[in-house]
Amino acid sequence: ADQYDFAAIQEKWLPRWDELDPFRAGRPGDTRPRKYVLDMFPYPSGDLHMGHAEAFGYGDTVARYWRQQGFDVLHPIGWDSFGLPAENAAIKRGIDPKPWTYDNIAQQKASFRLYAPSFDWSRELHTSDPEYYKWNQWLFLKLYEQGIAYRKDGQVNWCPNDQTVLANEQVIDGHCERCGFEVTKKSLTQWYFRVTDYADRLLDDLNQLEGRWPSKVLAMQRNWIGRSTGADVEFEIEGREERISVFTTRPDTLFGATFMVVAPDSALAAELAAGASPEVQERFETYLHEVQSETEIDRLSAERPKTGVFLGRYAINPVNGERLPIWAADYVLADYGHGAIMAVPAHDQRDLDFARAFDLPVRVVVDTNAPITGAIPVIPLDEHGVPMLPDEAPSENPADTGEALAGDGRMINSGPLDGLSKRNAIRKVIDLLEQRGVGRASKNYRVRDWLISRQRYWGTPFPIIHCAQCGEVPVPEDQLPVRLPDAEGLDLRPKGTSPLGAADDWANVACPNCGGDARRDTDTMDTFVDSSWYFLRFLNANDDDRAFDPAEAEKWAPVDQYVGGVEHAILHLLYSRFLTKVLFDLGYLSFTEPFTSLLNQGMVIMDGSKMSKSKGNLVEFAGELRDHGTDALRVTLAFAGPPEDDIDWADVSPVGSAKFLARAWRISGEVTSPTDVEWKSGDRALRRVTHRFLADAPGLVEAFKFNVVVARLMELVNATRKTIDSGPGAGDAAVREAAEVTAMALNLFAPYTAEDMWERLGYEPTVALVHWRKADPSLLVEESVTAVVQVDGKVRDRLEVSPKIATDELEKLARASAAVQRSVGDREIANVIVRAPKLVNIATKR
Ligand code: ANZ
Ligand code: ZN
Repeated sequence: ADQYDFAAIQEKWLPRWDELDPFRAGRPGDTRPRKYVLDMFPYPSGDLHMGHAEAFGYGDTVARYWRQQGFDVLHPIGWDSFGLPAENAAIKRGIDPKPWTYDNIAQQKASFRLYAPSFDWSRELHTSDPEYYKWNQWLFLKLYEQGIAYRKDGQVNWCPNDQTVLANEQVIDGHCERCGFEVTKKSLTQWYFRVTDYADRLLDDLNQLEGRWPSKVLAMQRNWIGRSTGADVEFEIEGREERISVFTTRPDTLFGATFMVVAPDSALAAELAAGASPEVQERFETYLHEVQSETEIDRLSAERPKTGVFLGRYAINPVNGERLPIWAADYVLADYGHGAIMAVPAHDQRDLDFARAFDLPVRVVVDTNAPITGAIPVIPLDEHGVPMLPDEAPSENPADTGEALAGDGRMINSGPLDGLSKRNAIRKVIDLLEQRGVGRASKNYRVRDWLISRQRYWGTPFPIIHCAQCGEVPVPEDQLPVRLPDAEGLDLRPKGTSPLGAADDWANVACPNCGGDARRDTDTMDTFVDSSWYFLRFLNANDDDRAFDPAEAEKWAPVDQYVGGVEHAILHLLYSRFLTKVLFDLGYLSFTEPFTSLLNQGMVIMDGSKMSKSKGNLVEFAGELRDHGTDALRVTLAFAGPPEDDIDWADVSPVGSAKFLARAWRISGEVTSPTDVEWKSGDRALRRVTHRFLADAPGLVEAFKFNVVVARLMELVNATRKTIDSGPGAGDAAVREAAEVTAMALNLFAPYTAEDMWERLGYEPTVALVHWRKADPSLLVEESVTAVVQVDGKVRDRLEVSPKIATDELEKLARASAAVQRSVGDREIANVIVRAPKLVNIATKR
């Protein structure tokens, strides 16, 4: 009759929890210390999937844990509800993205309700609500005032067939992902955020996150920001007034430069070609056309054969006056450094490949075989112990080997630099360039400014009005939000200009400045803008007067624990970090990093294949939830392994989890002792297991070893069962204690079962707000037994030892005993018999 029925338990507790509303954070007068636990909010595309179940399960374990530790925990939920998934679905079905989006939100909400994360629902937000995106617009205006938001011409990927802008990811081998047409570049005027101004801080502040964020994510951020240090060097160009600059990380190799390369798609290349012969111009144009269909990945690939065009022009090397031919080649990018390089083929592989393809000279200026003073070379020894000295021959010629000499060594063929190490040569040549006013030390970043304009409908309109008289005019703050017009009557299909451009009634407005005819900016914002600050909006999600309250931010932020997928390791985290620093500079925040600790969950896979959209969600969340219930699903995910590892659904067992939960739950019904029973009277062996668990579980949760916590909990349940069946029985106080601790711990993974157990044990809901108990230290010390030591049949000493002590260990202790030694005196020991852990018998020769 006492059957564990997960569906009945779920149905029973859901309405009771609704009534209790136990997870509302920041109630007036609450003086507990605070924690902010956040999961990356979901896109409302379809129902929740297993990835959500996993991430939100882990995040909820952490939130519930901190509550048990006495914290007021903010654990909010919202939806990242603008963006392409909704728009594409809407286009495909010929419907409005809005109802589609809000229907999906409703569905995900229903699933979340059943899955029971301990959310504070009073702070629910949707980025597609005007109440939210109003503050995107406000934020944009703040950045605009600071000059951090600005407009410039940019090159975008353009499919002439689909008439649409494509993201880099949508360009496959130079062709449109959808129609296969060759992609070209198009110049569009777009909005940017000046992320590059923050590059140094974005990089340096990562040091604060060391050990708190996965090292892989830190490495990805560092690599994405990609700071290079080196020098700008200026070259004169024959027949041109102004010098041109190049960025190099190896100014020490300046004497080894044998040609120059400019990016074909740069203004400089066009200008240089225009000054050359018609024949050169024509070759250049043809080449440029080819290059425009290439992606950056193609261009930087080391595998592709090098291509390029000689521009018929020459530069002058500032240190030795040599004439260097100038080429245009696609391996140099227009928007990195200055879009032009000095080529040093002996020491740079790409330059060498190019030089060998076009028969250009190669000059070695670093002898990479020459030892560097200061570094003590490790010289291997041969079998006779004789040092195996390196060949004295100078470095091989890269022109013959095809291998550039990238290593350190001593400068040669470099005039005043000869004999110097790389480091010293860099310092010296920069001094030299600075003295002559033709160069200086400089830094470069791989990260670019953040392009935030999208020519799409389902996003935040820019709060900018373009006036022929006044130029860009910000929409006055009291006129925000600029509401998105209805989709009805608009063609949402991508065509390179925003669908909003056709909403004339909406777009044509009077200039706020001069009152003349003007037009709204018709682009919408990248949805990464929405998600870059949503963690602040949760602090006062319902406040219509401000984006967020700095006083609340002071209380709750930064986020103590952030949980989400590694697919956001770069952009989302970088943009949030950027915006946090901007808001810090503006005086709204007192911290500079938004997420103190980060947990990336692994992926749920099926027989080794990823659960991607394209393959369909192989392990369907809704189905698993229906079959096994919330608790079994959550326990399965927690038990599957370290959270950052991928979970192969073929290797896990929700059925096994359900059995475990049933075992635990049944115990709560067998307990017969009253709630006020004296713990101390309970079975000591079981109490020791219980208290060991109480002592260890918190550290394990904080180290995200959820699987170990579940394993230990299974041990506890087994030990309890043993005490009931073959020990002192269900009435023993230790059984009640163990069952109560089991319920408290299950609250971390299986909230329904935990709550029901708690009730069966005689308590009011909710177990989620019960404080974790302190382990009794006297139950944690390892139990000891008394070993008797006899000498010639007489007891001479008693030793307190571990019950698990090894025979030889016990013998050693016995021989070391002062009493034993006194008794043995100078007699010889004839025989020792050890019966660990209880007895040592020493016989002496008499
Ligand atoms: C001469 C040289 C000699 C270089 C040498 C390297 C090794 P990172 O580390 O990525 O910053 N470079 C500069 N601007 C470029 C552009 N727009 N497109 C492609 N390559 C560019 O790389 C900096 C190095 O990449 C620079 O240093 C330059 O080549 C090249 F033995 O200058 B180097
Ligand atoms: Zn105007």
